[in-house]
Amino acid sequence: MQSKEKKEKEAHKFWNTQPVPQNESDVQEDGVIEHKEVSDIKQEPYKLPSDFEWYLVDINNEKDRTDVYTLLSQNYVEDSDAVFRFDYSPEFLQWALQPPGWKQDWHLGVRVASNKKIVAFISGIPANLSVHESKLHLVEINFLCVHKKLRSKRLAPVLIKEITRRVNLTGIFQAVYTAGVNLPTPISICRYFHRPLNPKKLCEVGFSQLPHNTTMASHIKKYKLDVSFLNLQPMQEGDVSQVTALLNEFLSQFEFHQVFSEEEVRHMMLPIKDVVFSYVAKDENDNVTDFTAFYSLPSSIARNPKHTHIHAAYLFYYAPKGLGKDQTRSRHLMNDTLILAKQANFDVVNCLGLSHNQQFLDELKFGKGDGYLHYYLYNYRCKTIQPEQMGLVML
Ligand code: NHW
Repeated sequence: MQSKEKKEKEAHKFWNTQPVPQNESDVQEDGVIEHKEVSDIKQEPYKLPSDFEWYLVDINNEKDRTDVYTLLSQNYVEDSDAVFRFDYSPEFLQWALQPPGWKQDWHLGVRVASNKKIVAFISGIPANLSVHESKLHLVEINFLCVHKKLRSKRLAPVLIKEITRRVNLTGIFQAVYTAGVNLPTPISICRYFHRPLNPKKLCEVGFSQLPHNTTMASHIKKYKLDVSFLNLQPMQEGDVSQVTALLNEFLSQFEFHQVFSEEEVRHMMLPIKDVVFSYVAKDENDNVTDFTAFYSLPSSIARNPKHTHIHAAYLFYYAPKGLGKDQTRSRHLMNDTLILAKQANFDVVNCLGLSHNQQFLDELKFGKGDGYLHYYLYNYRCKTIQPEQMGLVML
């Protein structure tokens, strides 16, 4: 074996053992990697180091919800300087973890046996994806977290193997997940973009820098939003079926996308205060013509005398009239989305450079971020998806 290849193999002691492509040349065509039956799956949980125990979180129980919230708010994803850390709210977690078909068995915690403190977590929710024309019923894995004091002890692989076992026992053998880090082997890599709404605060907290030769006044002016184009109104229960049809039609243009049932749209898209914000435009016959949604994901800020959080809205799903063929309409829809996020007091709108987002990023003054999000499939080979063919947005 060549020494470079050997190094790479050693570099991923866990992922080398998993049914994922080990590199891009491993993917000649799409398809399942390892065929398994429920009867092949062991019944007993994987062993944890002594002192620790598995714990199924009851996300509807306030104490459990607060415990998971506390773990994540103190230990979840940070930027490379450890200044900004995702601060998903307890209400957000309650919503995100319970779409139709959710299972408590897939809200998996690890506790210290002696004091019952939750020190690690991983979750799965069911979803249907369309991948290059194939339909996959799988799980979306998210919120993998190990307490900072327990890092680098190979606990993450145990969590991943145990959730895999629990998912496999229900007859599901594929998963999708995203991460900032590069693992074997991304199916797509999408860049983050940021659209300042409160440019002064973003400079004060070090999220952005005032460009050279620019005054703060002109910087603020640059990001002003005034004209709105569509009469967007909060989405309501009565819009669910039309939004489902419109959104699925829009998404079906992409090689890789989620397929939503009405029940899933009802759960994931109807507005929830301070969690998910969604709006529709309607024509004179009261038919939904456009849809847009964003979710609230603040980041806490370490060591700042003035601000504790950046209030970030993340662009979730949208579907413009004309399904993006009319680029002006897409830009108008997104312009109005920015105005609504500003009205809701967000400091910034974040999104990825996927699906049709290139249609509006420059014109609406989104800036390129430093971060990239890698998309992965577990136990399924999939030829590379270009960002503009990616139609899956995860929380
Ligand atoms: S990405 C967010 C992940 N969470 C964070 O970044 C929070 C802060 N970091 C931590 O809590 C969204 C820890 O650093 C974590 C690793 C827990 C990340 N995905 O225990 P060890 C998600 O939640 C590999 C996958 O010593 P640690 C998606 C790493 O490459 N693997 O590390 C989650 C190494 O393996 P290798 C990751 O730092 C998807 C091994 O972990 C990873 O104490 C999960 C080291 O383990 C990541 N983000 O804990 C996969 N980060 O082979 C689901 C590191 O390289 C798969 N690693 O030696 C599908 C399962 C379901 C299938 C069903 C059919």
